[in-house]
Amino acid sequence: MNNLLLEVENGIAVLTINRPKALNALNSETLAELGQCLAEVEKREDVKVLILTGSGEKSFVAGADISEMVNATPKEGRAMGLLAREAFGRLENMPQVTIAAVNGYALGGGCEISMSCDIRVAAENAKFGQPECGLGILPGFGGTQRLARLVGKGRAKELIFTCDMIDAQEAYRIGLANKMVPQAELLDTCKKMAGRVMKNAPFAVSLAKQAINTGMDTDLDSGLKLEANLFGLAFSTEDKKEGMTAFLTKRKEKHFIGK
Ligand code: DAK
Repeated sequence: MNNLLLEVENGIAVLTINRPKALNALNSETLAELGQCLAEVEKREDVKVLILTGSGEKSFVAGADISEMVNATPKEGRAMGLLAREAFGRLENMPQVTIAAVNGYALGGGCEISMSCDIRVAAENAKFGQPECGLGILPGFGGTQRLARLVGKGRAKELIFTCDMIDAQEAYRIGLANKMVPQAELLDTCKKMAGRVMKNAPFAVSLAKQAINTGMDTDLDSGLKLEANLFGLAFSTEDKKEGMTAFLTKRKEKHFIGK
């Protein structure tokens, strides 16, 4: 991989987009590598949580690579879109929990990739924005859909139509960022959050993720039916026996096996 770094330790994968000279902008090669890397990670049973971040202290991801897009033909644009769809789709729906550690600029495709993660933790220097309309395009990696779902239609329209950049505090205020922390504490905060997730039954967590993701894109009744089905599935697991037995016997230690 030329543009990504992957480290796995104690159940946590830290995936770093590593193109610091271009503020970690996403070119086609990086998007293709992301798709391939996530396809590998989602199969790994030793990975329970994935943290996605950018290299350096200035930028998470400064968007799609404008130098690659400037002369791209519609055919090339479409190819890039397909690569992104594969990568972002995997990120959004992989069974593991994903946390974006937003360590600086999260603009355009950078904001969009953070929104494909389950949770966003922002460093105090983080800046979010969708500057596409200023480039003569519109958000195309899911921004019009995911931003509106996260912060509401009115705020999403304001951000997309004005191309305003907002700081971490504002992103936290409107619910785009789950948390805001000093940059020096960013990875540690994400790892501690991952640790709290990993104390729980991993299969149950992945079912809950599926219920939320699918349910948010459907009507309430269908979402509740889906929840009931997945709830039933959880009752077939060893982990359900383990979690409930530990409670009833007042045992603190739980040994979840992921099935
Ligand atoms: N692409 C390419 N290079 C970039 C870049 C980007 N997005 N962002 C920064 N760089 C490069 C700069 O060109 C510069 O390179 P050198 O000149 O040193 O060679 C280097 O990174 C440092 O950047 P600056 O010198 O500009 O640094 P500053 O601190 O002055 O400014 C900044 C930082 C983040 C405010 C500024 O770099 C900036 O505004 N960057 C562009 C942000 C942006 O507009 N991003 C959105 C891109 S549009 C698609 C769907 C979706 C999309 C594309 C296709 N399809 C379905 C096909 C998504 C589009 C987008 O994301």
